[in-house]
Amino acid sequence: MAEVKPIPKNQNSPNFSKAAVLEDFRTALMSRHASLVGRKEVFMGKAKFGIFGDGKELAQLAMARAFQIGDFRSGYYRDQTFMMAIGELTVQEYFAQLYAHTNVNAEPASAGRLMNGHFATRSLNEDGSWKELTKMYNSAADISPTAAQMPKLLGLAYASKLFRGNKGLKNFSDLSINGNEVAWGTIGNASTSEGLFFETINAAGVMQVPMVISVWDDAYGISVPQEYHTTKGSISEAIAGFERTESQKGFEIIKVKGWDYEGLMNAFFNAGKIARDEHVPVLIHVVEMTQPQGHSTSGSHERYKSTERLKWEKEWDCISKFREYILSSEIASPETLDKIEAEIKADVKKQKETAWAEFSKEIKAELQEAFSLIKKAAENSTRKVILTQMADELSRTLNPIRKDVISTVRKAILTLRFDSNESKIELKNWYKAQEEKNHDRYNSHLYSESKWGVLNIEEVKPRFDDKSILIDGREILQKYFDYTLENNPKFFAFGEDVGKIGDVNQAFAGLQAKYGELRVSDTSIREATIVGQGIGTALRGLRPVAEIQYLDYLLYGLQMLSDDLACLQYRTKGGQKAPLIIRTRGHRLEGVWHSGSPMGMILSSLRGMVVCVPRDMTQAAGMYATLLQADEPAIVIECLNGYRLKEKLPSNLGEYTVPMGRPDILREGNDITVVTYGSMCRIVMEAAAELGELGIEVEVIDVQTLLPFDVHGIIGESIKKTNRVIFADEDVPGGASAYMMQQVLENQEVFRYLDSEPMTIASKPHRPAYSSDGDYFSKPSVEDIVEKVYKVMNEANPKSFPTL
Ligand SMILES: Cc1ncc(C[n+]2csc(CCOP(=O)(O)OP(=O)(O)O)c2C)c(N)n1
Ligand SMILES: [Mg+2]
Repeated sequence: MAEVKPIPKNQNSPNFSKAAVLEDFRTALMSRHASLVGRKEVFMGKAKFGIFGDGKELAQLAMARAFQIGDFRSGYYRDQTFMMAIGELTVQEYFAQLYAHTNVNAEPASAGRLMNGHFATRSLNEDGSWKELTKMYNSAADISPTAAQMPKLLGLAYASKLFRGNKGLKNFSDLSINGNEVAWGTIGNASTSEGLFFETINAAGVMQVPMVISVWDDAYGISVPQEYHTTKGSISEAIAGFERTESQKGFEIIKVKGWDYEGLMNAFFNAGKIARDEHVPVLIHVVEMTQPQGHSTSGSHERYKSTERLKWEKEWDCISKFREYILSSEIASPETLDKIEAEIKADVKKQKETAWAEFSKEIKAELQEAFSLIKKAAENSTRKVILTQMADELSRTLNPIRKDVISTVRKAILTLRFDSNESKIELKNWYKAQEEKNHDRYNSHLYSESKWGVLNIEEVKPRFDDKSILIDGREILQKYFDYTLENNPKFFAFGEDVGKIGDVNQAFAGLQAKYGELRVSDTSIREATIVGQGIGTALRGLRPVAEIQYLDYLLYGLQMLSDDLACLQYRTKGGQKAPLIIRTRGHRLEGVWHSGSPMGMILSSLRGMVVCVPRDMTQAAGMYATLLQADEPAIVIECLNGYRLKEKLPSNLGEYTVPMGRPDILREGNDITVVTYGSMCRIVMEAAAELGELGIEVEVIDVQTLLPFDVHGIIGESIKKTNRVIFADEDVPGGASAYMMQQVLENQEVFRYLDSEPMTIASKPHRPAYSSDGDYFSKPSVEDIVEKVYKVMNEANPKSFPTL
């Protein structure tokens, strides 16, 4: 990683010194040449795809000058110049990412997991602990969906507001210095059409957070010109109503040209100052930007830009204009600038070559080893000719990739199936060792690998005694949150109706009055940015609980959870974490949008998150306690119909934990195992009681968490005893019930213990109809379960259990 460039704090004006301007000129050229060379590398077949930051250099230099230590960026794939200017991206690292170099030291942003142009700094030490974020430049980890960098930007900015306003956070100087940090966002002009952009703008205007959003406006979104994107053809004009006035809070809006060095420096300097000092959001609309090489390596812009436009772009290229500016201000002579350019060009070439050499070195070594081992195995094999041919073909591969090596080795092992000798074993052992290395390269860090992973959190059992009273489920949660607000200054909660009334089911009742508006807060109705607010604040070391009012409305926020949060640790290979907890409620209540249980959807889209499905509020409180000790993102789905049911109050509320990935056996039985979770636990228990009267002893298991899933094989052990199993839930058929079945049958090797066909029970495939009758005819009922279990027993033993 390049050395951090010291930018003096408390400047009163932008730095127009000769040295600073020439340094900027060098960075601009370095970035531009990297773009030009990058495109060629793709066309030479050395990289798969390229998207570059050419045409956007000057504005990013200005942003870098205003960006201070401790600040955060959340931007998109054009920001290479900015990353280079703050010293967080070398040209060599830039090319390492283009080639997909899996070594984290060579490519610190994503260890080769993301295509080029996806930037990130590493907030975590190798053991997963936080670095001192206030002593470094920070960039949140980029993602590809356009505008999806916006929601977390809101959270990154909101964290400063919390650090400034919340007294309990004053001592965390490694995370913030009095909330002085600004969150800087960047977005393309066309991407401002996305709802995520507008939702973020509105929320930032309402909340008055220190955020500077820059729109890089090059008048195109791939081939589509501006007139199709934005009302009035200008985002700053379209959102003029958000602008602050003498009497009303809002945004500061600044418009500036992308080739105007002085204008840009002033604009970004002022924006930074306003955001930092006043905690007012700023939008900078940077117009007249260009794309010298078109959108990406996927096509050429000559296909859709007019000759006039192409001519204009050449003429108004920001680096040409910068050069003119330097010459007319007599900062340097043409000869000096030419000399700088020649030096930069040579340096870019050298760094590119080093990146390629480093990247290919590892693979070439692997290829050589594989080649020798296959050759050796061939010598002793009856299939010598074909194996020799394989090895020779491998050695002739031009620009080999790892897949070439590994797929040849696997084919060779298959070819050697009738052989048994030392050299075959050697080849197999080599392959096994590579498998481990490749797992680390391509598959690690989906979940936390630190000591704070959920599976490492110690279990503390809840304590009950004779004096334990029965109270409403929602009161258990309320007492738990009260305890946690008191004891954990980093913990705070927010969402629709969470503040003043303490959420629609009153689990936070009275807690805003007790702990203040920054600990328990209302938000407007905006699920995507509620999630973003959570991600951004968690990225800055806080412990948010973001509430989605009903599980059915999670869909608005699901994209952010899937695209950003769930894959964060994976896509940075453990470089960043955001241990956000989503709190929501679902399953049974009323009708199409208040009784959803789309668990299959959640399980498929949120790998990388912990998915908790507590059966009651005592379990829920224990799960929150576990999660707050861990460093993983999670979703907790409380039972919508459980808040008014009576539960026993544990005496160690706030301290007891519920282990993740460990099912609870709710009722023991020898005849059949029924696996379920959430609201269905009560229904299955009722059915089990009825079945008991029919002489069928059901073992009822609550999985408790769907991700992780039964890590100790408790369900498998039960099946070994009962030899029959049904997986029951209230998702659609083939949803989470099918997932549970797959997890148990494939991972716990119980198939041979089964005496009956394994079954699932689920809801009807449509959404549930309204009212109690709608629920009865849409969701699994006690009778449905009794009948299905009975049918399994009838098939097994029709004498004892005659056909109904
Ligand atoms: C949600 C989503 N839709 C579509 C795409 C494909 N895509 C990638 S870049 C792009 C155009 C973006 O244009 P703009 O925001 O103006 O940024 P520019 O590339 O011009 O800097 C599109 C449509 C995407 N990445 N994400
Ligand atoms: Mg554009």
